[in-house]
Amino acid sequence: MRGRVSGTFSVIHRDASCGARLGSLKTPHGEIETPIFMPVGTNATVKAMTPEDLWAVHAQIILSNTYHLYLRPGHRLVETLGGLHRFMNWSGPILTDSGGFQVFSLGELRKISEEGVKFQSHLDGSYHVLTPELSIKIQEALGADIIMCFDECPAATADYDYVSRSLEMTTRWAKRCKEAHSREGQQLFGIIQGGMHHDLRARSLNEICAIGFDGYALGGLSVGEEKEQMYGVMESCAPLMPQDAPRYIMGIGAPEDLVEAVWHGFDMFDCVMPTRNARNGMLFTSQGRINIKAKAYEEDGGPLDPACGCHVCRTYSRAYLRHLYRAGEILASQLNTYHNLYYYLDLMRRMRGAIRENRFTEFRRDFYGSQTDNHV
Ligand code: PRF
Ligand code: ZN
Repeated sequence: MRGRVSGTFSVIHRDASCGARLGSLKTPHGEIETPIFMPVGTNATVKAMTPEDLWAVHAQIILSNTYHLYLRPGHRLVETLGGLHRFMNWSGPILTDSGGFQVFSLGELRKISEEGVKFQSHLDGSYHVLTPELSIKIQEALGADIIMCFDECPAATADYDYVSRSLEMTTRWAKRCKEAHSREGQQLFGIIQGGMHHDLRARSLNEICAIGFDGYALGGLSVGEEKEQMYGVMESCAPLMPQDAPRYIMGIGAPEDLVEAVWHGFDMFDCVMPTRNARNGMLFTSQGRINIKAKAYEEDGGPLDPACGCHVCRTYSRAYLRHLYRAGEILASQLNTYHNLYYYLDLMRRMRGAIRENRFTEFRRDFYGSQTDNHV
């Protein structure tokens, strides 16, 4: 067991009008400016994006997954080939999720006990047991800059009693994760659970923070609850979390969720929304979402988003993007993903600018005013 990697995160500025903060997070593969969004690269690739594309859209850190890489191609192979950075040719920072959430999404194929989770591979049906210790071992072999504790994310339908017992097990697992972790320079983040119950959230938060991690995440959000419930959990947890450590919300969200979370004082986010929606033709613009499939764009020679500075918006017409999508062309996924990630990362950049100038509350108000979504 090693101590906290001290001095890696610092808050540079707090917005005077709300909880939002500007920060800097140092990792062995570079420094990250927060608040930041992490594109999701589950299988050691951000779908439809080369690393050069990721640099071009100003990605600062990407997320990958323990569960998927353990099953295929195997963490030992990745380690032998020089670690995840080398394997996928991404020399920037990487965060890996612990596999907890992915295993729990398997439904019928898994069984939870104090020891860990027994599950069947979604690839070939083979049996495996993922424990806190194995999750840490896999994440050490992959070699990400930041790794996550192995946690249980209860279903949105779980009752109070279940969530209460579950968060206690997540605390015991977090202790085991910290105990098992020994890779120098690699940061380990704790995960807070507790569902939508504010008292359980506070309990989980106190227990996880007492163990002591390099950063703290809220898990168990965006699992099917109402947005107001999710925002309520953000609001109740943020003031209780350490001021001097990064705060991450796992698996969110839509642009308005990121604005809300930053306003409350959260620093890091990941979500498949920009990449997955891009492949389905749903694109984010300065005026809200549009569906590029729509007949309305058939003869539209204008740019996807006139306010966007990305290569796609400066080069191609809506009519062309619609055509590529309808024809099932690979390039549709590539161009749509490129634009959506540029949009998300540019939104984060604009949020950082607003915090720096103490105008985040204004930014938030203007952001809501700008989202018409009348093109969907
Ligand atoms: N735990 C982990 N990863 C996650 C989640 C969680 O609760 C979520 C919930 N939205 C997304 N990814 N380990
Ligand atoms: Zn664009």
